[in-house]
Amino acid sequence: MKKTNILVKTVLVSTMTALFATAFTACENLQGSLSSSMQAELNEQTGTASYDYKTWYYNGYSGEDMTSAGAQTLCVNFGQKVYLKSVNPSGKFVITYTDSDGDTATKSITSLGGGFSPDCTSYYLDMSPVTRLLDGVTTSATVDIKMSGFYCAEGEQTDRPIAAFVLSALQVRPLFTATKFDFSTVDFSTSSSFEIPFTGSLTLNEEGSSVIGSDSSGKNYEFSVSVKDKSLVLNPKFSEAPADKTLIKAELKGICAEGAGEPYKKTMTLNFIKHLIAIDGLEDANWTSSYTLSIADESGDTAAEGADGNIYTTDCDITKLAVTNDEDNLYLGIWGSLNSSWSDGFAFMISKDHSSDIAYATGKEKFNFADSVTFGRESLAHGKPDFYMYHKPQSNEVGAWVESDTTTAAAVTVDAAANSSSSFMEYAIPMTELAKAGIVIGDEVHVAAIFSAHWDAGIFASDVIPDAVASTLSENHGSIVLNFQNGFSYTVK
Ligand SMILES: [Ca+2]
Ligand SMILES: [Ca+2]
Repeated sequence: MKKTNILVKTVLVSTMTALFATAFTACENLQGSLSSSMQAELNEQTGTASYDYKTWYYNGYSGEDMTSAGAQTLCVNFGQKVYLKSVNPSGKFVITYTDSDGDTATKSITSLGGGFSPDCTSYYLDMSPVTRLLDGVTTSATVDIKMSGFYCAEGEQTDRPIAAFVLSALQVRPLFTATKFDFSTVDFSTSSSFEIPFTGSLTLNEEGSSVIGSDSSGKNYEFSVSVKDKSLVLNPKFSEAPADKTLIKAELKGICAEGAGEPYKKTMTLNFIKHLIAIDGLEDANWTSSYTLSIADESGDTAAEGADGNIYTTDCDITKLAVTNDEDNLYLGIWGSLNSSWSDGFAFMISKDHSSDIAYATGKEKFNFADSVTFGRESLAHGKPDFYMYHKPQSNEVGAWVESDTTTAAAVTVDAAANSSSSFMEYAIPMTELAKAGIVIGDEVHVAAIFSAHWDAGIFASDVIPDAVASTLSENHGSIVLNFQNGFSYTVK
């Protein structure tokens, strides 16, 4: 009997296997014969995993240690309600990043986790396996993701498995540019706007539409919050400007970064200052506000080859110069690929009284760079701008003078700062010092900046802004003729 039973069972199993195989083959054939529109309809009914972005932004700034940060998620959208049969999806992250030794490293992590959106049409994939590698030295990564195990949870295709989610070369980047921002209280009112720039697009949920921050004395400041391009815009709900150097700690909430699942929260420090510009190497909003005038310079226009072929080149390329002032300082900002080495320096000149200065007005005086003292005041002994400043970023050496009469110059103290990528530098010149040169509110001045390379091959002018100031360059750019009448015009206000 036992044997018979086994035989019967075997026959039954074989028959059933054959039946399933036939059914499976028929189903496969049916799928294979579906028209593309029918397949699209089937996919729509079943749900398809998708992520529409090339980048995922984490809740940090470049250089922030994210190794123990809380869970942050990437939103995989299915377009239909879905479910998982096991607790977690199966699949893996393959992460490529630059490790702390500067070497390219690859890591494969097979544990995936996360949770469903409230309506179960999306899965919020926990990105901790990636963010744990971002230790402040490693600030970005490239990730391949494969994830499967999801089933359709509604409609005619309920319980049908959904094709694996596959994403290649996802860029992982910080969402924030900094955690401290300087805001000027010049002309402060409830209409004032203070912008916090982000690196990616975002929206705000209701929770994020206002923020209350407090200063060190516990005083509260409330702002309404909105999104403009890739920035959060804060409008004060109070009419009295915070005192100079008030630091407000504010928690930004409800930040829905493009492609992220759960919204982010981040604590920011808002530094309110009475000046238009803070000299800290960070670009203040006022560098592009209506308070500021600027002029562009061509990029790629550094020192063309001289006729004798004896030319030095650098990769320092100025692309913009900006000027503004408040009651205490006149500010200069400069942009470009401001790469310098050795004793390279930037010279800034402000001329007010150039019409009475024959040497400059006629363009006859040479500003000779072929001398080690040219960065100082000495080379300008004949025909002078009213203000002269040099800055050598490599040694952070700054010197400045104002022309107090036709023969003497007085050293003045200026404030200078460059950003970490040498693409921006800013300077403050006290109005009280400029007044010693007769430059006061209402005066029109002409401004010029020159990048001067200075190393063992020689000393030469490499890039000038505005171009028209340098009416003549010698063949190897070792000397230059300046005409301040062609300088950038700015009226002190
Ligand atoms: Ca600044
Ligand atoms: Ca240029």
